Amino acid sequence: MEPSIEQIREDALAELDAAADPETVNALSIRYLGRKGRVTLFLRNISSLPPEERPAAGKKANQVKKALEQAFADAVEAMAAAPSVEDRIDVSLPGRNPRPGHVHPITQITNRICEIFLRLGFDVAEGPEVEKDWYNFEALNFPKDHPARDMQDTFFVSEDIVLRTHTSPIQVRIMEKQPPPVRVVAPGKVFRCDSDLTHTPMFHQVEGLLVDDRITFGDLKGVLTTFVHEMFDEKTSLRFRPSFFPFTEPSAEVDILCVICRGEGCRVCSQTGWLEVLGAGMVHPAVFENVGYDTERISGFAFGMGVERIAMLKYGIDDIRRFFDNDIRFLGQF
Ligand code: 2NL
Repeated sequence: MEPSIEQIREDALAELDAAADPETVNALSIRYLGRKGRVTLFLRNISSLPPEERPAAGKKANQVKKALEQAFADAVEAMAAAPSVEDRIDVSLPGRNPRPGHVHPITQITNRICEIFLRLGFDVAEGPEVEKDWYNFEALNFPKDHPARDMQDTFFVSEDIVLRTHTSPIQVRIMEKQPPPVRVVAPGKVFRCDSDLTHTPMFHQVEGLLVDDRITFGDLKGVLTTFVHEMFDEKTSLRFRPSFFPFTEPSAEVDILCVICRGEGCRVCSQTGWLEVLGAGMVHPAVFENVGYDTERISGFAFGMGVERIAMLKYGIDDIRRFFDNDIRFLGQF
């Protein structure tokens, strides 16, 4: 059956809708309204219809012809009025280069710390940021009523699940899985319910653990001294002060000579000449028992440091929040 005049009209308007330039519209006009166009042929065929149908069909076809003529003319006019690509875009302007991204300063310092320990024979290990109470507290000899286990200090997911408050759980998981010797550093994000000039609720830590026969506090001092000399310089001396952690005995706070004033006393070191940068100690026997190690045969040391603190001292930054404001005018400097 021949297509109806309505069908021809619909086809024409659909094609016109898709046309993007005057040339296409002109070609359409020829295919519908030209000498052998679909509308023209339809009009010519009206004479073969039964006489009583001819007037209505002729009237309808002429209406469609007029409507299409108007639609094609309107389309060409609208296209002529629209500005060309050349008018809208200055193609002679130099192109805009994409800004290359780079590694976040905290990641750079984390990588540098790990690299120093890799050269000393340590492996690098990671672990989950959402931890069981066992790995974050219980296995590390935290008493049930320790203040760090309070809602005020720790983000709880449920009674038994926390956002890890340090990266020690990574090392507990390793000791559970493999016998000594263990030499590992554990970098990663940690979370504590705390926020001011020197604390953000998320920050970064690198912890280290070495377990083997006859490991002593002297080994700990040697490793940390080498680390500080590599991270800062050989003139940066260390000071070990007695301290307390539930998971080490004995424990120490490790200070370095102030990298700003070199011991003279300044604002950064609160006039003491020293900066606290590490916590460390000999692994508590209770921790070894919790992971099934024989405390009669092995010993070990562990330490932990805050990456933001090291980065702030290395780069002379006084507000920890700059690292996480995501302002590329700041981050782009490193
Ligand atoms: C600090 C103190 C420290 C540890 C972390 C540790 C891990 C295991 C066993 C025993 Cl699996 N200890 N880690 C030990 C002493 C101190 O971190 O001030 N961190 C920022």
